[in-house]
Amino acid sequence: MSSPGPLTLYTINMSHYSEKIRWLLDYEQIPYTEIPVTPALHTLPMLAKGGFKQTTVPVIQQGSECVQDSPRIVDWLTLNCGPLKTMPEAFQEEILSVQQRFDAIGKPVARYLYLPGFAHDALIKDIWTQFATPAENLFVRAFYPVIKPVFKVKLKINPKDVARAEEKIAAAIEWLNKRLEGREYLVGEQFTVADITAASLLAPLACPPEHPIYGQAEFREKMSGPAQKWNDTPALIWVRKMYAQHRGLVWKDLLKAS
Ligand SMILES: N[C@@H](CCC(=O)N[C@@H](CS)C(=O)NCC(=O)O)C(=O)O
Repeated sequence: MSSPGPLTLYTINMSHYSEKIRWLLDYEQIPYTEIPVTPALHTLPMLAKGGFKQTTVPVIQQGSECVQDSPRIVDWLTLNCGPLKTMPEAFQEEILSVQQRFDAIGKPVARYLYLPGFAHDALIKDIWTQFATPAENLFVRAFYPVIKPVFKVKLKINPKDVARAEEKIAAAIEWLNKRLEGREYLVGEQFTVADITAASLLAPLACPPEHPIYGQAEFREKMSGPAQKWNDTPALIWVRKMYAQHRGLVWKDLLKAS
């Protein structure tokens, strides 16, 4: 690693973009400390750290340097922690193009999950407060009736936008079904950032058991229920295979500590 100092990764537990970077760091065995932030309370700290007029996670920090936005983090890791096994130089352009394709369906996937999910407030509150301090827990639960409608507007969780999201997801799954014909990995013959991106962004629909949230029966039933229609597609079967072969249990250390 050329830049000195430990890495910190800021995440939200349910965030699939966070899972993308967490998976990359785990797979590359790059040491880091994960700080799971609590939804709603993440906004100002991430806005300040990102310096990008965005409030999103993941954000990675080393010393005073912060990088927000998962493709930018991938670029930063390639430059500062490379060479990465998952970013072979000969395939870099193709990997980045597949990354872009699947990054683009992250929001539609979130929209698609929250529409049914918001009929189950108790589950959402439990997920949002999983890593909260006692004070954060009280705050989120007390202000949930205000946070929920704001969140719904911000993420466009309404029937019209969810219908569009469904079309985009269906197109991405169809593309992946075709891409996987006769091949194991999306680019070249090895596991790359392209596979990590596609598998992590689709993981909330595929519900791999290695993920402590997406793998729960309650999540599958109440949030990703409508996605079960794609359950047996080559695309989602492949996502579960990538988790089984290249991921292992997510948050082994974090869950031990909490
Ligand atoms: N383009 C960003 C998207 C990240 C994103 O949308 N993250 C969501 C969680 S999955 C988030 O932070 N939402 C809360 C917010 O926008 O404040 C990336 O690739 O990192």
